[in-house]
Amino acid sequence: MIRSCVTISLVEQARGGPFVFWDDLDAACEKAGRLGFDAVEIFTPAIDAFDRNHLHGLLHKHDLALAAVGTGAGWVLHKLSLTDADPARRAEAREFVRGVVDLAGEFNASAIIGSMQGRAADGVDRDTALGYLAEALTDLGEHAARYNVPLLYEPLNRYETNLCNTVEHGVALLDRADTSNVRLLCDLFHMNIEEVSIADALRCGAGAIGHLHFVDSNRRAAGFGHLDYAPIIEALAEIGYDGYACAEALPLPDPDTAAKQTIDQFNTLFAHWSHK
Ligand code: LER
Ligand code: MN
Repeated sequence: MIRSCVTISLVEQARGGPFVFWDDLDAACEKAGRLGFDAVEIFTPAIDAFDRNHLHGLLHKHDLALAAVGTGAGWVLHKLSLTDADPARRAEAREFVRGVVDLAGEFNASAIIGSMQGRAADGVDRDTALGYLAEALTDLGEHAARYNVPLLYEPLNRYETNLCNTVEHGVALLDRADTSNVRLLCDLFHMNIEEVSIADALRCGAGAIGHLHFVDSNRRAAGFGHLDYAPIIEALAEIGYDGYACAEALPLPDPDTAAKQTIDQFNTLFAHWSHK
């Protein structure tokens, strides 16, 4: 069963980024619930940026799940990376992510490693960086296992990392990690830049994909760009994908329109899979 999800950013410094709802957790959850989304994904500046009991209450009130929590603020706000040349900074990055794993885990949700993967730079070559990353995924993936949720790892396009740009790279990295509790987050925006065929890449990730960023070619809501969704949906059905399709999209022309467009597209494209 595929479920719908929409992003909420609480990170002031990420303004201009690809998040549908901004700033106000209460208003965003109310809107997500009213539109019929199954879940929300939160981009938070810190693990104590909101009251956890309040979020439990909001989710319950609006019949929503928490799908995932992003860790990218570790990079955006503190320039932390799991592949930093400095071992002390790598350790700090790992503890930042561990805190988010604990926060998300309390809601049966996954933490996402995207920007926190960093890049090969400053005397760290790609293979060494991938080794650091595999070690971190092993540690943090095993940590997430105590909450019975996978850790999510996201390949990014070449302008954001030189480590893993494709699903194939991601699968190889997961093989290198000594845990079975990490899944790939496939972001259609990054895939549109990097993959030869998005559908074939999804097939290549069969069994390893745990989350989907459901967005269009220009990072706007699905249907506001030029992606051809039919072969993508077909591939997802073929591999039995049963996670979330989460709108990590620019709030254009405004958050409410982007959210409505996403849920309408979701309901059309995934009609036979949706339960709401
Ligand atoms: C995060 O999900 C993502 O897609 C990255 O592009 C953020 O920098
Ligand atoms: Mn993404």
